[in-house]
Amino acid sequence: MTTDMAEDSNEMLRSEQAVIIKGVGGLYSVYFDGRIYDCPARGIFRKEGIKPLVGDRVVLGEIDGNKNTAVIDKISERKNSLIRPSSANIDMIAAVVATGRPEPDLLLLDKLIVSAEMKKIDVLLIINKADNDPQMALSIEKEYKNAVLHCAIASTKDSTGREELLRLLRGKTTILAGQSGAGKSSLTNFLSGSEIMETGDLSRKTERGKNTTRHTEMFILPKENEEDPPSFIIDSPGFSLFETEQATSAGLKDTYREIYMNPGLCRFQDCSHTGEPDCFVRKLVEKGVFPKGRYERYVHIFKELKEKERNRYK
Ligand SMILES: Nc1nc2c(ncn2[C@@H]2O[C@H](COP(=O)(O)OP(=O)(O)OP(=O)(O)O)[C@@H](O)[C@H]2O)c(=O)[nH]1
Ligand SMILES: [Mg+2]
Ligand SMILES: [Zn+2]
Repeated sequence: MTTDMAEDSNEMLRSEQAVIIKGVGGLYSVYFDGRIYDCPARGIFRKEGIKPLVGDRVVLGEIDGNKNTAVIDKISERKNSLIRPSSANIDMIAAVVATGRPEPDLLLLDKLIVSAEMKKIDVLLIINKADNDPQMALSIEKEYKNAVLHCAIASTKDSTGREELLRLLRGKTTILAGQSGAGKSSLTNFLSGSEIMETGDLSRKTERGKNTTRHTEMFILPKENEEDPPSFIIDSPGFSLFETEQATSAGLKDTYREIYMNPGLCRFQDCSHTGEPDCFVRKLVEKGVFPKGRYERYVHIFKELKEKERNRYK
């Protein structure tokens, strides 16, 4: 009877609500129903070569509500996983650019979007430090509105954009990514409403040649309404994110939202959209659906991938 009940309560926890938010030295912090539990993973995971990841949905056992401890009994199947930062079940990448200090590196941004698309992860573009150059914020927004699922303008300095961002992040697990100094850790603090991440002075960091953010940890964002699902955010250091190594020149066109959301026909079936005659993508560029700068960088990335592929077979 007692074992049955234990089974039952375990079943209840299979609602995929328990989430690993941090893991250090084999001890995990697991968020479940508004609380955080300290949990060792069972030896079986190690034996089977499974490493629990931040973002894993898990089944908890031996829950002790007084000590806030439990053990991780089972890891649910992952919808995706990333190597850097080491994490699972990511719903969205929030690509962060600043309008100045540092100057936005749009080629890097485009590569980040390519990586996210290859993983079939939605992209939210956060144009931060809008206080530096509000005009530039608007022009970046114009250039990227067809490139990503959502665009939002923010300034942690002026406290603008917080409500909109919290709404866009609601119920999702999101990773902040982008250039060092763009304001990812500042956004983490701004959104969570507490100083949980160390933020850095750009010049000081450049001197040290280091980022301020090193470990993977997921934070729970404040809810607008009590019944809202929890929103999780992961800060990540500099541009260490992502594996563009897997991109291929042939597959590149499938990672551009401007192209796949506006399908059309080219004269050649295997058109790479980089200058062939009667190419529908050129028409998208002329119409402004695929902004010129984005298109030029597309051609640039295509050539870079071609070059890499050529060298590989030498
Ligand atoms: N003017 C302005 N400065 C900001 C804003 N947000 C952040 N900063 C400043 O930008 C600097 C870098 O911010 P961080 O949040 O540390 O940047 P990061 O993206 O986490 O950098 P890494 O951890 O190195 O990848 C800090 O000095 C912040 O105070 C903003 O909206 N406007
Ligand atoms: Mg940081
Ligand atoms: Zn074409």
